[in-house]
Amino acid sequence: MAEQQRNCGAEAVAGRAQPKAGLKFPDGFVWGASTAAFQIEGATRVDGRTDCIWDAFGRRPGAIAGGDTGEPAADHYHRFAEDVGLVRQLGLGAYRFSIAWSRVRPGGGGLNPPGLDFYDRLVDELLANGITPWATLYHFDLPQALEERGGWKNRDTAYRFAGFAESAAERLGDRVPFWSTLNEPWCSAFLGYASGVHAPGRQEPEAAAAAAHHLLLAHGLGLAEIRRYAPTAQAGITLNPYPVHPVDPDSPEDRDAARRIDNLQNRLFFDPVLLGRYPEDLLDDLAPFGFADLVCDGDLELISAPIDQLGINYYRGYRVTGRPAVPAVPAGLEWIGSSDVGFVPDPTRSLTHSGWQVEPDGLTETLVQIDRTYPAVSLYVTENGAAYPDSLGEDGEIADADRVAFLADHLRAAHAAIEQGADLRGYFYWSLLDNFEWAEGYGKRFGLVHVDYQTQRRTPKQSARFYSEVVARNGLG
Ligand code: IFM
Repeated sequence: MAEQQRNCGAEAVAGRAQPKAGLKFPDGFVWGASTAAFQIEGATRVDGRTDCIWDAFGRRPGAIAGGDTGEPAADHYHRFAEDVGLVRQLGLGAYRFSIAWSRVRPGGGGLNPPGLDFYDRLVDELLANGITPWATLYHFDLPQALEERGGWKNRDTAYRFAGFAESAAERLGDRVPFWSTLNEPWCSAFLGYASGVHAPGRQEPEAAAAAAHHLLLAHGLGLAEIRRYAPTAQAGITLNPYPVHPVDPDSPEDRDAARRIDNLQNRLFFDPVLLGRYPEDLLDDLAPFGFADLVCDGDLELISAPIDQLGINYYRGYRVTGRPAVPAVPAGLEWIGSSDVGFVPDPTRSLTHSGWQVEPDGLTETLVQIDRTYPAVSLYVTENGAAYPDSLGEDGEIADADRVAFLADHLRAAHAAIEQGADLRGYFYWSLLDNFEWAEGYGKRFGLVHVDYQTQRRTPKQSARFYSEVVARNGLG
């Protein structure tokens, strides 16, 4: 580990397949649904909250589809009790939400008690309804004032995050038994700072590389705060692995392209957290971006402090070639030698409304591979879901058969991973509610519950009823 660090000085801071009959999940399996603060809360100017990077990004012409912004979202800030009621109505045992840094410490500065009070009320409402709260500290919403000081490129941002983590854990640590420090740091680093399709919209590969390390450092520092104030909590991080395959396993070029993408998408985050080191070949690939110089003495020890649970957000995989005729590179991965990596879709797969291939088998593969590659850690699918163009029928129903099939197929895949030995303890559908899908605005609907953004009326979809039955039976069929 030591040779990867340097002394930086001071503390500077599916098809339509029906589920197989009779699949049962283990006793105690946690069933839940996920959301994130900026995507549902609205109320962006209330109780002392100031801008996060998504407020500022939303003011940039053309940045977000339809000119959409964080208002009104699902107005969850004012309707959280109704939404907790929906979670209970579905019979879910757990609810995963995120805490907005810009409410709790506006501008990344001092504590704002009214902002933290909101999460206090939310947690109490969940507990009063018999629902286990699962809090994520960072889900893409950096205070804009910190971005103006360099954002995640600046090492100091990680230390600011620790202060925010301290405030949240000190207040809520007595009642929240599950904590994630970060959600999908890959997206924050690469979509935010390399491709620029996410806030803050920067296209600076060096900044993206620095952001990746500083986000991981923030994870380590935040984890220590959670341990301090919630010593019995199950604490960890949520990552978004993609299974990566060469198009032609016999081609050395394709295999090398797959290795590089796997490193950037997956091992850049999994290895330091779970093994305490960055892959050596990744360090070589990132050498042009000065990556190794960012790693200070003690960083990797902090980043690899033991976690109790690892959140897995699974959506799809990649097939890559090193001999691309026409490279079609997904956002976030354009900056590393993209001229010699091509991403090749599998024509046999159906697509969601986001244009993502439906690949339930990739979920089994991902869970089993993580279980076999890394030291033992409890796994939770903290996100899995799909956008489809739902429409309200004349009968007032939303018959989202495509989402029901997606859910059934992915639950079967999760079950198959357990049968193959993966220590999977729970599953959270993304998302409880239709919400603000980042650069895609409100046009992509992932919810189990439809939201009419004009009236804020909530309507559970057919998929909500399907999921509710699965939860009630602790299984399918
Ligand atoms: O909406 C996002 C969420 O914020 C993070 N994971 C993926 C979801 C769907 O794109």
